[in-house]
Amino acid sequence: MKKVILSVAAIAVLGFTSCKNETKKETETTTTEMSKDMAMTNLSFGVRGNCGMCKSTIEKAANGVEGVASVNWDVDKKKIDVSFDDSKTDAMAIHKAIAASGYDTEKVEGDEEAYEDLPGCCKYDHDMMMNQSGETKSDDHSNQDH
Ligand SMILES: [Cu+2]
Repeated sequence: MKKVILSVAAIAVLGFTSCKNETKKETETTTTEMSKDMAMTNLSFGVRGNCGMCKSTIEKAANGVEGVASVNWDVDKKKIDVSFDDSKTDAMAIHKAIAASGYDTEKVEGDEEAYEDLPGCCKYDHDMMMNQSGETKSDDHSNQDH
């Protein structure tokens, strides 16, 4: 599991080389492995995005929902893992929060104005596959200019 986290972090760092601004916000999101204390609901769903900056925007949006305990968006799988307290929020609220930040989820389309405000390297392809299983590797990073 540590390896996965490390490689996600490495990918995030790679992403930053093309997205120069906003490098700092990244750190808080890479360690999200403890969620046993309360009755947490674990949820995974697809979210489109390109790079490490997308990751921080998406995770920040999801973290902003009350009751969300941890989030981790996977840049390769285009998938987010969220654990949250379902007495405080629900899946749709999380979908909507992410969509409001400009990103498409499986259930809610990203807000267009927010999308327009994203840095160029984050303007992901709306036809991108998402929530891919671990085996199928997407060839992102290269051909997703819109
Ligand atoms: Cu991005």
